[in-house]
Amino acid sequence: MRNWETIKEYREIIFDFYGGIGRITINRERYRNAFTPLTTAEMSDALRICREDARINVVVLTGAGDMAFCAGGDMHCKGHGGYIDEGGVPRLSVLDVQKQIRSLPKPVIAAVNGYAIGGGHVLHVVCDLSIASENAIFGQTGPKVGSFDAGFGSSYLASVIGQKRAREIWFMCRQYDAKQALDWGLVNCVVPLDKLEDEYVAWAERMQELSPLALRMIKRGLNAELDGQVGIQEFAGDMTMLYYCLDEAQEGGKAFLEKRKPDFSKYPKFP
Ligand code: S0N
Repeated sequence: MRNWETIKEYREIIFDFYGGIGRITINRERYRNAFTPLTTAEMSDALRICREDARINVVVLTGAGDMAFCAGGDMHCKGHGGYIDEGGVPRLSVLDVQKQIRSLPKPVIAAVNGYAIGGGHVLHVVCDLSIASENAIFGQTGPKVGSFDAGFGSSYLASVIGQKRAREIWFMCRQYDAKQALDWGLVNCVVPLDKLEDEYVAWAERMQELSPLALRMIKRGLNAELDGQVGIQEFAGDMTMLYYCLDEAQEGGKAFLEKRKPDFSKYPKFP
């Protein structure tokens, strides 16, 4: 038994910490962990903390109980223009969560412990790695229930498993078991449900033995290829961060403040 320590209390998620891992658990077991605007707002807040908290090296996203990872947007909230929040405002705020997961400069593992359906399926797709339990079920339902995700939920899905399979998932709205998901490369591995926590903790521990900056740059590079200007901007941001760690970058600023010409001649120029 691991002693997970609560990071912050929320109403619809559990956010806890163990051994360098920040774990976000959608806690709406009664509704197969379908998300409301409050759930996604809380997830956004927890992901922001994951980015800021230097103790957290790897993030895990999962669902409460042993039936579902996430069954997508809560249809009780679906109204005109989006999912209606407690103030009556229609929102599609899971899109912000997707973007946060992709741009978080730390690995994010989806621990898929049951149904990953609709917007819940997209959530595991946008995570860097997906570890599934044997009872996991995958699928999109949009065209059946009156919605679609033509963003990461389809284009990035196609990058992961190929265009034909992505189109099949969306055009047929079938459900796929964990074995099929593994065969298609939709998940990284499948384990018995009672071994799921051991498995994602082991993967997180392994990644924590490796260079965090190297992992960060790999994630940026893999994203940049697909994310256009936004991907390049994030990659370039990290390059700027690294450049600022060099004396060469400091020299320019120092020279300005000292009202002299900068001398960049002493810095190495590798071939
Ligand atoms: C997951 C399923 C297959 C599980 O079936 P099972 O085990 O037979 O359980 P049920 O009896 O069906 O469910 C138990 C209780 O949970 C409720 N429930 C389940 N899913 C939802 C849900 N999504 N919303 C609200 N309630 C849900 C059931 O109603 C049941 O309650 P009771 O006991 O009162 O009857 C099965 O439950 C299932 O098929 N669920 C629906 C899955 C689905 O279609 N999800 C898609 C929802 N839509 C989206 O995700 C939209 C995408 C989206 O979010 C988005 C896309 C692009 C841009 C923005 C957005 C955005 O919304 O922000």
